[in-house]
Amino acid sequence: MSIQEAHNWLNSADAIAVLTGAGMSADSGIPTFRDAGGLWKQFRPEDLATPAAFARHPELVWEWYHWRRELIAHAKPHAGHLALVELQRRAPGFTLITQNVDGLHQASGSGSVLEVHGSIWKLRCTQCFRSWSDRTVPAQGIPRCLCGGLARPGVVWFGESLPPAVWRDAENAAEDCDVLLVVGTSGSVYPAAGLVAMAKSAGARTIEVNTEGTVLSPLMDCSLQGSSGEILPLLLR
Ligand code: BJW
Ligand code: ZN
Repeated sequence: MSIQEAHNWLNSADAIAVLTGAGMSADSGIPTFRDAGGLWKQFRPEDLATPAAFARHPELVWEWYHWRRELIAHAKPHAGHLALVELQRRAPGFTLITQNVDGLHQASGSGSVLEVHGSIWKLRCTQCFRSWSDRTVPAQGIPRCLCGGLARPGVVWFGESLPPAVWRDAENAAEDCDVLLVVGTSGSVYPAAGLVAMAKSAGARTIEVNTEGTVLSPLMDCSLQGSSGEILPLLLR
């Protein structure tokens, strides 16, 4: 399947959904999770990205998130992010679903992004459950809420539910789209990865942009191999 054909599908679609993962931000210098050099090669998810880990060692978990917030604060969107902004401008119906917590889609100008795994720029109180934005970096220690409770990062850890309203919108977009474009995700984390099968069985065409084949590749009508920063501008121009 050629890039030209995939381009034509996107051009003639009434409703497009896009699902992005860590490979979308890789070209901005943010490490992925599962690649060589990915975060889960260096750190154990169960030590850092579960509610139990935070309950045991909140200072260790925050140390990791402070480091990542600092890294992300210096990152800039790339040509692939801008190509998606342009696609949103052209398409009659468009939904951008991201598993990324870095906010780079919004920084590039994409509106109404569905952040199914939350945002690293949001904090939530573990006592009164108040949630707020805080972009202050660099920082140290454990941030606290006005009520005195410990704050936690506003992201979705393993074993936690996705934000219900955001997830409902993501499912609806997957079920209603003519084309689903999947960028830079290994497809190994559920329920997000399940959006692809959902879209496919509802009759959507599926396009994947990834530097490698993934477990989702068999569900794809078109797999484009290469980096998001290179392929997306070519696909959407
Ligand atoms: C490039 C590139 C370039 C590189 N250009 N491409 C069904 C089956 C089995 C398990 C489960 C299931 N349903 C639920 C589960 C459990 C669990 C799960 O999925 N586990 C699996 C790992 C086995 N899921 C959950 O726990 C979820 N919650 C849930 O199900 O709630 C219901 C529930 C409630 C109560 C009890 C039990 C259940 C929540 C999952 C939360 C995931 N959180 C994280 C951390 C977020 C916070 C943070 O960032 O700190 O989300 S984990 C991490 O993985 C992060 C990512 O969003 C997510 C997905 O990773 P992604 O984006 O795909 O990255 P990589 O690294 O895996 O892949 C990068 C890809 O890019 C690769 O393919 C590269 O080739 C490619 N690439 N450079 C283009 N330049
Ligand atoms: Zn509070």
